[in-house]
Amino acid sequence: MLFKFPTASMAREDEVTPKGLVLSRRSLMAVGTAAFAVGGLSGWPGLAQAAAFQAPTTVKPADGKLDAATPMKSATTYNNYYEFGTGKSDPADGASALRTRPWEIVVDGEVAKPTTIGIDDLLKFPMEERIYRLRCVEGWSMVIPWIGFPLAELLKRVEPTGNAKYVAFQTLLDPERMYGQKSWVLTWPYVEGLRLDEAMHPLTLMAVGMYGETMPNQNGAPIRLVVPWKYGFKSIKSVVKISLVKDQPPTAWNRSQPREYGFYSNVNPEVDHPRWSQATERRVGDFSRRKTLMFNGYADEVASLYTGMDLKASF
Ligand SMILES: Nc1nc2c(c(=O)[nH]1)N[C@H]1C(S)=C(S)[C@@H](COP(=O)(O)O)O[C@H]1N2
Ligand SMILES: [Mo]
Repeated sequence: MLFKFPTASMAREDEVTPKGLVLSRRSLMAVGTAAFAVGGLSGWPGLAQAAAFQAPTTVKPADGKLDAATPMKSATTYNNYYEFGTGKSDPADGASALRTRPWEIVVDGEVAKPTTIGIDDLLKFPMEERIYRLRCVEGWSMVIPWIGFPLAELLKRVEPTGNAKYVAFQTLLDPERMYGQKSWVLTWPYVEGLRLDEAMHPLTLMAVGMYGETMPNQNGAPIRLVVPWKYGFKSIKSVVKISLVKDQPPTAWNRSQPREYGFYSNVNPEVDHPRWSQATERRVGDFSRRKTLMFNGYADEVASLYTGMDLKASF
């Protein structure tokens, strides 16, 4: 097993990524060596198919308090993925229908070098492990060890032009397999967006795995966005298209409930949802609630992106 994540013992809040994004070259070497010594790439079912796949870099923050990661069982059975139904256990039941090969992502729009890139080529990007909190707008959160690469690495390759101000993302449209797309609960395909500087931020990840394994379908296989300082719905799953655009793009939840979900959707305990408080959250597996942190605890890294903005108006 290349990188088996020891769930409760190793996954502590002091290893939740950022606080400077310290890349540990040493653990990259250690992980890489162990992988080749113990069993090559065989521990990574899907990832192993990419010949040039590189061992993940362990990213460790400098400080923080103890806090267990969410058990993988919870993170893969308590999901929001409306393409497979609105119940929390629906995605775990239904997402096995999702076909993740062949899979391509179109990257187009305001770029010098538009491209269509296959998932197996994306898997050749240098991978990192990032342990992030994910805070759902519904009031629950998880701590998840993702495997992926910064979105910026992909965007740099297509060379955004000066007209690129936002990035628009799109999920696969496949109503036969994604039977939830036959319902009117959202407008399909699911779409999301970021400002270009948010998309280029080093915390913004394209994730292809979690807990040391290939991404489970219900979590957004084969590749999904993870934006840790925003409410979970910004982290769009099973992405097939990334467009660099001039104007602020539509987003699925804003389109459906504009009064309740804004474009920014930064985690903000001071801005309540119209129907409930956002001051606290329940970490999945915990009994009691804890205070929600500004920007989901990533304020040191991202607050400067919003200098001068009224975060109540731009919610
Ligand atoms: N395509 C798509 N992406 C999606 C969703 C969805 O319904 N469809 N749900 C979002 C919401 S509301 C949350 S909280 C997270 C949940 O991610 P997880 O199931 O991996 O924890 O995915 C987000 N990405
Ligand atoms: Mo969510």
